[in-house]
Amino acid sequence: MSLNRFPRLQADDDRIALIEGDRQIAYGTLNDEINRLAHGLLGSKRDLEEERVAFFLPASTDYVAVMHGIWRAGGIAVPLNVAATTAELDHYLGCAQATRLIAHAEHHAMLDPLCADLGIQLLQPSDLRTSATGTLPPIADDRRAMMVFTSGTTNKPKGVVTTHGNIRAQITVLLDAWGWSNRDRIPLFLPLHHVHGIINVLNCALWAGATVHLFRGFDAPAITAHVAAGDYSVFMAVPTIYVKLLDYLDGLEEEVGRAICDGFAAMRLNVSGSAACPVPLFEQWRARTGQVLLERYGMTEIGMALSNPYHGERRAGHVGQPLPGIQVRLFGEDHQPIGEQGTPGEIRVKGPNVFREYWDNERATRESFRDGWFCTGDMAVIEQGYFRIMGRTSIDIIKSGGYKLSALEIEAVLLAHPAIAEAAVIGVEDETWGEKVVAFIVLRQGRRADPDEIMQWSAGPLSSYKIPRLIRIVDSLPRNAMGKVTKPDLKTLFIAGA
Ligand code: MLC
Ligand code: AMP
Repeated sequence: MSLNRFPRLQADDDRIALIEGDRQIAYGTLNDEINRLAHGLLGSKRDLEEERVAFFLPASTDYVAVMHGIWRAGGIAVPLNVAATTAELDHYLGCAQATRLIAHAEHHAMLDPLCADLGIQLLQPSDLRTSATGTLPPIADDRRAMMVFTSGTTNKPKGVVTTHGNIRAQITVLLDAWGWSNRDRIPLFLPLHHVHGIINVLNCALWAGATVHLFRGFDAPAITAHVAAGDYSVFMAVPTIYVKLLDYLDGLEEEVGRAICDGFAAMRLNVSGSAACPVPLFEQWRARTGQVLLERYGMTEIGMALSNPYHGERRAGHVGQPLPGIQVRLFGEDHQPIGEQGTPGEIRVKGPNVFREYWDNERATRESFRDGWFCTGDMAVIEQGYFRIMGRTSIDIIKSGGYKLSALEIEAVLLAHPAIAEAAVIGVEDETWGEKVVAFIVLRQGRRADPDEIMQWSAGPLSSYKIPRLIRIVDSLPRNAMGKVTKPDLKTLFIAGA
């Protein structure tokens, strides 16, 4: 069964699929909307044949109808970051070779010049809502379904392409492992251009027939009011959000805070992932709400691979074991599998969940696989049967608030500033964000610029979460004999300076 048939997305089903503001959208209505969108996209075609249809839509019924409409019509869904800058969108759209972009009217003025430049047709969801009915194309499991952009060790984000079969595998493994049912209710406040929000929350819930409460972002007062009212059974977030929730609770009157904690306590599951959940955070959440966070490990290219058990011991600081049907092994620097527990190695993954390719980038695809295993670039160790993540093989990848950022992408942008001669970006530990972005900068001779001005300037080309939170202007950068910047030295320099 491909993604054009989620088991619960059926005509005349009146259970609630989505809550958007004051509106409740039943599965039957959503199914109708999806079909209309699919036919609108198809027009006179019988199959979109993997046309890349991009969409720039906030968490909304339109977002869901467009994503599923593209799937049913045989296209590749390209969800875009609604907080992206024009320069970033230009890269995503160009790289994906998108032919159509769907966005609400209020964003057309901003997107129009870009689309004109790239020869992309700009549409609104309402332009595509036809009343047409008829047959939709049969879609084989190995057809490409989605492209999500991910940062990495190159200076431009790559498009990760997953097939209908990949996405189905990523969803169904979690349905069983985490006990999803159609009685579940979950808030969705994570961004919808990454797998945490797209797969783990939105599409797992829709596959299960559960109800998704849509938010346009993380709004602690609004979300916790619903938690206190007992409106949710499952909660999924990145560690930064649990930190922010604890801070928020600290500022509330005792009775209000207690009602929220009781709301969390009554849920059947709280999940943390996308970045390491520090042990003190795990303990604080348990002490405050009674919930033992279920920490899991995943990646855009693979969905989820490791998870603490739903039933059984959830161990702080660990990400559990491989999910059923997914092979996870640690490999040494010699590329041999590590046999012994307690020896660190790189996590490599095989299974139906593993993506098909980086779009239009055969070399990157080839280099990320070895003997059929996808090489994650994350290091781990197995301790008494539980995987523990130890860090990454590349210092150029930063995780801030659950977002994966490329130091090289940020450096390339900084180097375009007229006063900057050299730039080196690192991630440094931070209690709230996990890591925060710090830039070391050497100015051109005779040029002046201060950190605040550079940060403000960076907001032009970079999404706000990529902007360095701290900029240090230095006379020179530490380099090795080959002339390469030694980033571990920069980290030491930063810690010494702090
Ligand atoms: C926001 N800010 C950040 C940031 N997010 N700074 C660093 N890192 C981040 N991640 C900054 C803004 O620029 C702004 O700065 C200030 O914080 C407030 O912005 P905000 O938008 O109001 O913040 P908030 O809504 O609280 O956002 C924080 C957040 C968000 C944690 C909710 O970052 C988020 O949604 N993160 C989740 C990302 C995610 O889904 N990752 C999954 C990837 S998939 P200023 O200076 O303007 O005030 C994956 C695989 C897997 O990893 O395993 O799941
Ligand atoms: P992304 O490429 O945005 O999908 O981010 C995937 C990366 O997030 C992984 O390669 C890990 O580095 C990190 N990650 C995800 N879950 C965890 C976790 N539970 N603990 C530590 N790191 C994690």
